[in-house]
Amino acid sequence: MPIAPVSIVEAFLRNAKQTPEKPCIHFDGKTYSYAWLRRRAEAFAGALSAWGIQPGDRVALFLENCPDFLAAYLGVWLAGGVVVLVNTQYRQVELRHILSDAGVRLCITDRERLAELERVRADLPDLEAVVDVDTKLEVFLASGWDYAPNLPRRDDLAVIAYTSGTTGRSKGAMLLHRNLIANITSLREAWHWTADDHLLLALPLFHAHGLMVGAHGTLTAGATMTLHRRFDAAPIYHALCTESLTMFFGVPTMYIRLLAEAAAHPELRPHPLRLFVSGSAPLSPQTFAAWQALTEQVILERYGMTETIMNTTNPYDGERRPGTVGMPFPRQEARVVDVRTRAPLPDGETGEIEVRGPHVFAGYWQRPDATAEAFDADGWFRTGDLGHRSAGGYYTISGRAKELIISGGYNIYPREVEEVLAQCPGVAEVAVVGLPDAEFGEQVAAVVVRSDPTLTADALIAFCRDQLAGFKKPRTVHFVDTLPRNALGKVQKHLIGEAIRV
Ligand code: MCA
Ligand code: AMP
Repeated sequence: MPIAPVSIVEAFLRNAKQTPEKPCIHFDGKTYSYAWLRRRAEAFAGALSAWGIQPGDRVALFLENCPDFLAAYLGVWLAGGVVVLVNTQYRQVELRHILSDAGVRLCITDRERLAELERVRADLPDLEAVVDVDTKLEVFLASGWDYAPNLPRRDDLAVIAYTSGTTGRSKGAMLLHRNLIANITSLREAWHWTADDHLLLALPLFHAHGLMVGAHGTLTAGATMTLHRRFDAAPIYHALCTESLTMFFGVPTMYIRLLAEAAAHPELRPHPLRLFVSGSAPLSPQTFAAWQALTEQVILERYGMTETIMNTTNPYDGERRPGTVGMPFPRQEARVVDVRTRAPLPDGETGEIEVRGPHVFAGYWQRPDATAEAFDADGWFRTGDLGHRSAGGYYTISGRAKELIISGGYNIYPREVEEVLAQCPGVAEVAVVGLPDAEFGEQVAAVVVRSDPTLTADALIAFCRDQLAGFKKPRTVHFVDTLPRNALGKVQKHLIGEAIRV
């Protein structure tokens, strides 16, 4: 029996050796083989090493979906570096925080993002170089040495992925090579993912869903993906109806948009794919049923987190129950505990979901306090999600112990938006809450007490948009005279939410 690979990149290289000419990525009408991706990743590794990347140095990827994203990702690892993932929508506040917190030395980006990066460059003394793949990449790669094989070890840090800004600033989740390979091995087993699969991937590669499920699965299975720069419902629906694919993964908003596309094009029907997966946010039973009516396929819903990648999944072979997120992946554990006593609860009772296993991250980057708070002495990780387990073993997520808005699969921490809005001239006080939204699941709403009565909603939204990612900007602004507070002076968000919902 061959020894199991200890990292994603090692598994990928084995596939590149065995099936070099096999298509790995289809993108923008071109096909990139396993051999191409291997050569390109090695070119990145050689160039990064020649530039001076040392083991453990952080390299940020701030770029859109493209084959070079994956080549750079693998190349950083082959050079001994650590990848820092950056959402392409991030603006100055997020960039300043993430790139300085992680001590990023080199950032690989694209032309569209360069101006935003330049805005914060002066505040980032650690950032020594920026490589723009649209203009400088070939020169950078040509400067490299021949790559000398240097595979990561299982306990090496692989990725820092920023998440959970309960204090207004997100924390870097440290994922080790062994976390990544353990999770994808369990997932491929659970979803029967083989080299024959062909995934349609339109999720962003800078988040766990697209990268650590879609791309890792493809690269380690020796399978094929058709990668899209971004999700655009019309071409994606067309592809599902005309191309020979076996799997599609999306967030619920994508399924909702695809259903609208189907209604507009009754002459087109999706091919019967082997597997449709939804995750990152709750899939409504209505969307689940509508997709089944359209395709005669039952969506498999699963539940994950940046810190733990994938936690639970509905069964591939058994019943896929709407409104539930299934059971733990093989070799991973989950349980429900009382939020106050932390004692495990019997089936049917609601508490906080905890998870444990080889997929769980190593802690928060330079935040031992936050790491200690997140784990108990037995290694159980507190997800911050509320839910219960049914007698049949299915988990249902029913709420959140953490203050979090999920809009279209993107997480928004109200505190971060509040901190920015509080700086807007004319704002005396502000609270940010999530309201239900048919397309995005939830939407951001700001409730504002003005010090300047001429302040408009548009001005406030524009102020936010200038500093934070667009998906964090309030969709609605409600001006009020006072914010409801309890006896301790804490803003009572549930009352605000109820008041502005009507
Ligand atoms: C974009 N906009 C949004 C969102 N996305 N607003 C609210 N919620 C959103 N999700 C805003 C943009 O800022 C922009 O505003 C305007 O909408 C149009 O932008 P565009 O890029 O055209 O957006 P879109 O194409 O309509 O994007 C919708 C989307 C996208 C395709 C659903 O949000 C998406 O790819 N979501 C997937 C996120 C994901 O992969 N999550 C997984 C996280 P402006 O006009 O001001 O610029 S990993 C995770 O959660 C765990 C591990 C798990 O379980 O998976
Ligand atoms: P992130 O911090 O971006 O990794 O987001 C993880 C959070 O997304 C989880 O803690 C859940 O609150 C939520 N989430 C992920 N998958 C699902 C799902 N299938 N149903 C409901 N919530 C989900």
